Amino acid sequence: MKFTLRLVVAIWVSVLVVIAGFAVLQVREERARLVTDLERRAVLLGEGLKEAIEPVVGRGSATAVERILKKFGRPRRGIAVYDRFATLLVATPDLKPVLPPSLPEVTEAIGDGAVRQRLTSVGGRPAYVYATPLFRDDKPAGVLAVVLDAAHVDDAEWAVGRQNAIRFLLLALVVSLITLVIVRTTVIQPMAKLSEWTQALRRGTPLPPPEAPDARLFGPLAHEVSSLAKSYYHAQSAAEQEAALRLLGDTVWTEERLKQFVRLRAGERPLVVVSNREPLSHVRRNGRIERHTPASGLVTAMEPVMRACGGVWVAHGSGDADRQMADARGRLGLPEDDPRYTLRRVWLTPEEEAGYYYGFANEGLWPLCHIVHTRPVFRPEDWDHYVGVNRKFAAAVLEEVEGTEAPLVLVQDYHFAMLPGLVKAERPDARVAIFWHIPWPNFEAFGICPWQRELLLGMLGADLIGFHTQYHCNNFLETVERTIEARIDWEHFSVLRGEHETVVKPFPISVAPEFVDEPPRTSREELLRELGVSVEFLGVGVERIDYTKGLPERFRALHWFFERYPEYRERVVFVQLAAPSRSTIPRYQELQREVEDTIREVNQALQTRSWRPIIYLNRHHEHREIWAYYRHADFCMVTSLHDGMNLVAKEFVSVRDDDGGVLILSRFTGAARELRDAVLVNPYDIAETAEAIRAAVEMAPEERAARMARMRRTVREHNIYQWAGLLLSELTRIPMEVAEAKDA
Ligand code: ADQ
Repeated sequence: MKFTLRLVVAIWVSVLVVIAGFAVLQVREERARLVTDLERRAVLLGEGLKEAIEPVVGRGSATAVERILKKFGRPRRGIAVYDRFATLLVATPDLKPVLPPSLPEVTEAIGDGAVRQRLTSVGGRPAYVYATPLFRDDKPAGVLAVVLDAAHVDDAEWAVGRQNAIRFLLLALVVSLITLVIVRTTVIQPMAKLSEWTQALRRGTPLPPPEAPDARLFGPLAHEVSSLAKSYYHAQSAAEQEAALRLLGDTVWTEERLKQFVRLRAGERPLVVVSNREPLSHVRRNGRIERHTPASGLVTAMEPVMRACGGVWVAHGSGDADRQMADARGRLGLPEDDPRYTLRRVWLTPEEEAGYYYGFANEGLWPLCHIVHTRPVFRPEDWDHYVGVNRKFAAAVLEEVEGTEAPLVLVQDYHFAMLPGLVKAERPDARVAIFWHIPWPNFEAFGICPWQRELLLGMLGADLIGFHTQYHCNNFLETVERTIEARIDWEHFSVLRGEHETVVKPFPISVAPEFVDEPPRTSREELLRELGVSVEFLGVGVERIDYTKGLPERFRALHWFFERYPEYRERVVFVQLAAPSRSTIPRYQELQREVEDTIREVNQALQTRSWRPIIYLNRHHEHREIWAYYRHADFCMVTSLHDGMNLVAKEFVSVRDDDGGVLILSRFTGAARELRDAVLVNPYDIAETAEAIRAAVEMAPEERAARMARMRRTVREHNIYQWAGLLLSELTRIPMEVAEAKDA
């Protein structure tokens, strides 16, 4: 039976039971009331008559009795008088023909000399009989019977029944209609939408999940179905991708391939990733909790790896609603709608964050490693916090790997130089790698750090140290050689200290093949309309506001370009997407002002009534928003003064499935070593960068397409899954190599 029919039948039965119950009570009450009324009337009449009839019956005067009865008899009210042998003497005319030969009430009243009364039937009609004995000289002389018509008692019962039947029908109808409407709007329609949506997903046309009108009813179900559908869609597209690659004989790394590889290589060994930045933070805005993906190259790179491999990601819980959104141990599954790995949040005090993150890491190590003429600041109290926080994170990692064997620990970046040593000291069986996402300077430059030895020893606790380029590896090995006592194996690029060997290798980081899962497909016209411009050429820059990214230099180069080539005024617009970063540090505040001033200067010098050369969008953008800029820009500028790799360059290339767009790329980025088809520039050279802009807008379409196609192949082949695969492959191989080395 259909759900709705079952529901309606259930409602009808319930209404019937309730109304029938009430009807029975009502009938009983009505009957009792009417019977009491009959009784009262019968008593009044019977006792009144008795007084008049008793003396007459005693005299045996039937005529006198008849006369009295005539006077009191009425239609529907019969009176009969019996002698002491229960033989009818006289009865009112209406009653006489229907009276039975004997009335039980009369016989009983004669038998015991007491009044008898009850509702019964006389002559086939309901009647109330009241029989009262008559006496003469205290001796039984006969019986007076009053017979009241009681047909109305039955009629009243029927009327109550009829009323309740109508009430039942009306109520059942109204309730059924309301139920049908509610079921339709809150169950059937949302279910239909949900099933349409799941079908669409199954067919491979992903749509946003439908709104569930009653979140309490459908929220959990919609959530589960959507997670299931997403996993299914994901698995399906991974399988299709794999099949296509197999057909092409292609060896490109995919998420699926990385997953299988890790399963094969690592088996049951758990994977723990540690970074300062968390992949998702929960923040309170206007009374609501919002989700933020940080503008961070590290997060962009590691997130797809964690989705593929699973495991635990230990990171600083920096959002003000982070605690509320995690369990008591600071854990939660991510992605929230389809959890594939666990985020373990570590809580820091504001003092710890100020000392370790803003202080030692970002005012000390960041400028130390990026030689961009910002003087590093080393404060002893910051160093203490740095060591303290490294210990705190080490404790979290150790807790996560408790009870496991030979876990794999991937430490990320310059925030955790001490962590490998701390973890290895407690868990020598763990395989620990640290990947340094920023450049490593030459040993003289590094030598100004007061805690250079401690940092190196902490890092050398790792089994594997990764940088983006061989050049950074060489700088690191040279720094070790000149700073601490250790043997450098230049042939295998490793450091030997006592029994422990640390391999140092380049792993050029990259991006996932898909910049976003489902690109928004905003058209160029829509994007330009949104920006309120109509120009021939669109340039774009996407950065955190950081002094290493060469933002003022870029804007000066644009100024130079428009000065030198005025024919491009009003034909080129440059959009700068700039996410605020580390804004509590004075140098960053200063930079923010410098960026704004430079843009204002350039715009004021050049702008016309209908054109502004630089549009500055100073906020965090989601990757889906950035997609449209990458996809429709005629050129993208990456002018870092020094950058470990730079993912913006690779993201831009990965999005250009039209083989369009020109990449202007600083030679001082790690990416410049791989993306040789970019227009390479020295960002300090304003004139050269301006020429690069001209080259970009004037480049012949064939050359542009050929360059982009080659860069796309590079980014596709050397993607983030390959990066993670090679890194993990190296890490899982290390114990065997060490054992072999010892045996030999
Ligand atoms: P970052 O210095 O953070 O990374 P980068 O590699 O360019 O720099 O990555 C920046 C990331 O942030 C990109 O994914 C980009 O899309 C995103 N982003 C930039 N501006 C944004 C904005 N306005 N809104 C939102 N998102 C924005 C460090 C090193 C790099 C190295 C990476 C990875 O400094 O050299 O490439 O780690 O190892």
